[in-house]
Amino acid sequence: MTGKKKKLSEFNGNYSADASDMRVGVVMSEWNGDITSALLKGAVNTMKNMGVEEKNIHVYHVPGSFELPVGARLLAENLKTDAVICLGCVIKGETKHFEFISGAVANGITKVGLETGIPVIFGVLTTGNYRQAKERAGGKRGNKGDEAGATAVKMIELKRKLQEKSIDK
Ligand code: DLZ
Repeated sequence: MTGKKKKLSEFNGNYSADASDMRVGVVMSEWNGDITSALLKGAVNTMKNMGVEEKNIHVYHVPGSFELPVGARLLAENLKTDAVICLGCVIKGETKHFEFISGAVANGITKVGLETGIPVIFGVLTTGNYRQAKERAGGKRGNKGDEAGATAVKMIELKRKLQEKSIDK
């Protein structure tokens, strides 16, 4: 570790895998909707820049971040998408339940990914206050939605590469 911050979302124009047939589900929380809408914009733009077609991006809403894992599972099972992105924003200053909600969401999202075998991406901001969330949703600290979009495409590519090499084929 050099301590140098690297942005996962930085798209350098050299993405070479064919993403045109990748199908991606997005579950977004309505809680802190102005922030999650900005995350969605970043995720969709990044995926399109990497070659994912807009018609292959399926967006659904859940009431709050706590519902993201179940929403992700429903999408993964019913839409058979190649990956699911979860977008949410939990702000510490606004809820006494911060630790419960953030922990439950992180664990739930991990579990859905492991149980379904479909990459489920953690695009959830967990910040101390609203300003920090704004800064990370298209502000001076980038956009976590961009990061989530790029991660989804890269994980689908990885899964495809390994399926190609699978000894069970
Ligand atoms: C209840 C609640 C609170 C207090 N804060 C947030 C938050 O900061 N971000 C968020 O996405 N959702 C919050 N929620 C809603 C819960 O995620 C959930 O929707 C409700 O508890 C109903 O299960």
